[in-house]
Amino acid sequence: MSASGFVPVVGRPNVGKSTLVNSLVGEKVAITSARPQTTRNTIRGVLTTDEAQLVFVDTPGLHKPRTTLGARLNTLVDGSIAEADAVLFVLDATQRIGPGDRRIAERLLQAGAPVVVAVNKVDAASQEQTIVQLGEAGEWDFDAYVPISALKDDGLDRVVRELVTLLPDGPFLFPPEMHTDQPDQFLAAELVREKYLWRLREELPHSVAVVVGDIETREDGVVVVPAIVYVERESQKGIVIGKGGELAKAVGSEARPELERLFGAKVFLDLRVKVEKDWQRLDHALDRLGF
Ligand SMILES: Nc1nc2c(ncn2[C@@H]2O[C@H](COP(=O)(O)OP(=O)(O)OP(=O)(O)O)[C@@H](O)[C@H]2O)c(=O)[nH]1
Ligand SMILES: [Mg+2]
Repeated sequence: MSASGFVPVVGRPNVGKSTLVNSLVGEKVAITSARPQTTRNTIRGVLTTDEAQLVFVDTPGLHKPRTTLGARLNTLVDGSIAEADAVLFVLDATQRIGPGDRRIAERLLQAGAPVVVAVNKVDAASQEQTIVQLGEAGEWDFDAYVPISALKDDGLDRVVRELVTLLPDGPFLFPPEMHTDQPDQFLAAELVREKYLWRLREELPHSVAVVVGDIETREDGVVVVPAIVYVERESQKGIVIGKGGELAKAVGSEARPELERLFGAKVFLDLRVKVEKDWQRLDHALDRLGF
């Protein structure tokens, strides 16, 4: 008999959820960045072992919403918690537990699914920081506590072992060779957005959304990826394009190798920038952009 189930990965923004899902699955299924609120969708990453299949659901960081987008993202996370067979709750060892973490812990206690707590970034924390955090989080009395480094792939075996003991018996939900169920169009758009996240400053990263249209293979075998980069204001357009198109070019050349790996072919990235006024705050714009 095998165990299987859905395991949402939840926590505050920037604690390392997406990095962790990528390390667990052994493939880049989710983009990551040093900016909080990188993830904007629930992203499934599948890990199949001899005895179990874990369907991790990377989620947007739970936060106090300031925009309609933020509110929608929190609702999305609540939905994944409601469907969880077990939850992986991620904390950042380099920062003290705060009200944001406590609110999430309370939600999880109410939801009632089993919870494994991963105290992440121990590679960057002092031993004392890690111990203090394990002690404080221990008061919630969840099912297991594991200090880890998602970046250095440290402690992840134990996370998997603990989760497997909590999952119900059941058949595999996905073919064992499958790592994610995301369409190529979405993955491609995320890769482009990731490069912008690393390069833009202050609030601008939040203003960027990327939508990829129909992907086609030309007769010469080159895959054409048409990407539209949406910003919120006319004044942001110039920044995203850069002087003489410099930033768009840099983003393009950083994204291209990853796109080529994704499609297994040469890629032509056709990048265009458009303004969708205040899209983060407007329901109809969010609908159109696929949130
Ligand atoms: N030192 C260290 N840094 C880490 C570790 N895991 C993640 N990070 C860094 O933390 C930052 C945030 O990582 P993400 O994986 O994007 O975090 P997230 O929780 O998915 O963030 P949101 O999607 O915004 O909620 C990035 O700069 C990562 O490189 C770790 O184990 N050690
Ligand atoms: Mg993320």
